Amino acid sequence: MQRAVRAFDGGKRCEHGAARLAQMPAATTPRPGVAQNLRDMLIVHNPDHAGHAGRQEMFRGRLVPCHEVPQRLDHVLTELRERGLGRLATPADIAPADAAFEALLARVHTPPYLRFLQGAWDEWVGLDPAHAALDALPSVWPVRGLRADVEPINFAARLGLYSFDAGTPLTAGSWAAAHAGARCAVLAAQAVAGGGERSAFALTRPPGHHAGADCFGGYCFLNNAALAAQALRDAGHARVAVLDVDYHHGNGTQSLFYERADVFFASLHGDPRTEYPFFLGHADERGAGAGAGFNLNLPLPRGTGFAAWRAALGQALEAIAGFGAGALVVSLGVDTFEGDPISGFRLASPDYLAVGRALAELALPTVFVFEGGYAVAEVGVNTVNVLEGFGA
Ligand code: SP5
Ligand code: ZN
Repeated sequence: MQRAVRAFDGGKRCEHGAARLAQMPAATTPRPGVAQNLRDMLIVHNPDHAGHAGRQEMFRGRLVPCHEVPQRLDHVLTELRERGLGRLATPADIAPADAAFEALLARVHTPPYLRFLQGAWDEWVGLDPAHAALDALPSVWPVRGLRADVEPINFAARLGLYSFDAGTPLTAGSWAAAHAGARCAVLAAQAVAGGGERSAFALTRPPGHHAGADCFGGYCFLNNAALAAQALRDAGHARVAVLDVDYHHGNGTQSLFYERADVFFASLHGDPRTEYPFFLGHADERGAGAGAGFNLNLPLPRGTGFAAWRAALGQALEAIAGFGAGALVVSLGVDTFEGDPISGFRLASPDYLAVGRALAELALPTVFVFEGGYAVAEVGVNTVNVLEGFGA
């Protein structure tokens, strides 16, 4: 597939909130060999993200304040603005909501799961108006030996059927935020697939890589990275790679593509024997059926620093190049940071510039999708360092 690159044009950058993609100058004539500058990177951000604001998650017998807070995304936007980087657009700036997006959503996730998520908040408040002031948090699950094939009527039971942890509160604006966020990812992918953009960043929350076909968990509801990968496939890229650099294994993304040969999944993450999500992400998970050989897990021990992490990244990049990927999705979590409150790697802020440079060496059309990162004040610097390293 022809890769279109565009020359840097500082005039195309818009101020936050004022971006109107339709009003932007048309793409300049591709000039092969001239790399598009980050200053020009399309940032599709989610104006509805703050409606998803969980109060508490379960931790060691207590409800503790949520780590995945709206301020995370605001810090990234602020950092982009301060460095004068990125061309900001919201989904509404790019395209009206359409049936094709809903159809894509229903191919990645199951229709019963989507129906449940969409109606869950109203059901929750319908049980008792006082619930409007509380988060819905699951507490019962159909584990081994119990039946997951019969959808219960009871709301708490269905909340458990469609989830896998008690750390992912569902709130009044969760569905709207997740839905708009998924659109950010798909629109970013389509902008890159069309050749108009060398790269784009879907800046959204809630994150997505833990969400499976029919389950939420790990602060995730809809799998934004998987949707982006599928959108790239649908746009004609025969082979797409997803590289997950979040601290936690992307169990949802792995599961969605585990038996497919057209989407390669590679992940660097904390060893699941000690780190969340615990029940997937081991090195011996290499894909199954037609997907055998197209899944690469590189678990690393808690405490891993940049040198060892960077070596593993090199291994993943080599595998992706060997796979012959025509496009790349990066699940970009920065909870690998040494100051992250819930994670255990030791990357320092300047290391993220090197991460971006390493990703750029693949020279692939690239869609970045925002995932984790909970050292809230540093999330902006670390995330934008990756983008700057990629574009510089
Ligand atoms: C997208 C993503 O990064 N999801 C991560 C989900 C992790 N959930 C479990 C975390 C448990 C951490 N509790 C630590 C409390 C420290 N006071
Ligand atoms: Zn994470």
